[in-house]
Formats: sequence, structure tokens, C-alpha cells
Amino acid sequence: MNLSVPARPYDFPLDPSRAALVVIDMQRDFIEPGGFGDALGNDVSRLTAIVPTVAALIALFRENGLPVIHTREAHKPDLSDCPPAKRLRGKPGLRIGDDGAMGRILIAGEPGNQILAELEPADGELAIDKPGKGMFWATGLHETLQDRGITQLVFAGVTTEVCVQTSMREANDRGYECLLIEDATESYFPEFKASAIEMIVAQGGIVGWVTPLASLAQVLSKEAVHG
Ligand code: C5J
Repeated sequence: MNLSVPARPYDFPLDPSRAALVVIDMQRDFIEPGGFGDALGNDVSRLTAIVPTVAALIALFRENGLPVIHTREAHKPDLSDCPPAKRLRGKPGLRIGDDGAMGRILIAGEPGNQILAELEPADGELAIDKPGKGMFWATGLHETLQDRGITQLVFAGVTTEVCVQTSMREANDRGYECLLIEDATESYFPEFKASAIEMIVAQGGIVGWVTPLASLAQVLSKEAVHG
């Protein structure tokens, strides 16, 4: 059964039996004051502001018995999955693997690498560590989604123009229909978020669809799915 979700560039044909929510990189180091993002000089309050909306979106999926997948941008402690071209890029005060205020930067298991407590994965929900910006590179996620019959992905998380957009583009190329929840994603740079959204919906939805949480919530109610 398809539900018609008002969206740009046109209504998204949501099939709850084939859909999953993907929450990208809502980890402490990108979002909390004192973390990696903060240390790089970014205004993390922009990202902190979407946490209640992301929490509401996760709750909406859980209430409807729909799958929720979480990602973390994370590397192995020995950095064997971090190409030098990534680690050495730019001239930051701190690099991936260095000791930061919340442990080693972007290293799996470190305090800063944890998903925010408010958005913690529930038992049974998939939480994947991804060494790239995109969620399919070196994760095996495509095979897992195929096994579960998932063909539609609803996206939230940070940052819109980096890991969210990269993951959406990777998903689009693999044949998934992608819907971005615009008030459940954010960037350190408002103009980059706005541009990323326009790029996604341009040319008839060349990457996918975009809608606010309220539009999805209106149709994805318990009555709509189960009634
Ligand atoms: C970045 C991300 N911005 N999760 N990572 O480096 O978007």
C-alpha cells in the first residue's frame, strides 16, 4: 500500500512495508559543544537545534513498527580504514585519531563517537560504523537492506551537504527511493543546507524528495499504516 506524502518536487509514494529511516551521524563529536565540530570552529548550536525533531522522527518510525538504522562516521583504532588522503586533508588543529576533548577523534568506541543519548539506538536497531562520508562504502549495508526488502529510505541527520547528501546519492544510484526530512537535517553552513536541498529536488527529483516532518507524520500515523 502506497501512502502519498506531500513533498518536493512531487508527492513521495511511501510504501511502509519497504521503507526504513536512516539517521546519519548524530554523534557527540559533530553536535555537542567541546567536540570535534566545535574544535574546528563550527557553530554546533545549529545542529543541536534539530535533536528534538530527529527524536520525534525516530519515535514516529518506532510507533509504526518501521525499521530505524543509525550510522556513525567511525574508524578503527588502528586507522587501517582511514586513508591518509582523508586524515591529512586540510590544516586542522586536530586530526582523525588524535586525542580530543571526548577521546580520539572519529574512532569507534570513543565517547565522542557515541550517538547522542537522546537518540540512542533501541535494542535490535541497526547501528553501523562507516569509514566514509557515504553509508554504503565498506559497510555491507546494501546487502543487509536487500535481504530485508527495503527499497525506500527516509533520511535525517548531519551534515546535510556532506554525509547525508553523499549517502542519499549513493542510495539513489543503488535504486532506493530517498526522502529527506528537511527539518531533521542540518549543516554548520545554512547556505550549504539550502543548496543541497535544491540539488536533491532539481530536475524532477534527480537525487530524491524533500519534506518536513509534519508532512510525513500526517500520513504515517498508526491509522494510516495499520488501519
Ligand atoms: C562531516 C558528516 N561533515 N557526518 N561528516 O565530516 O557530515
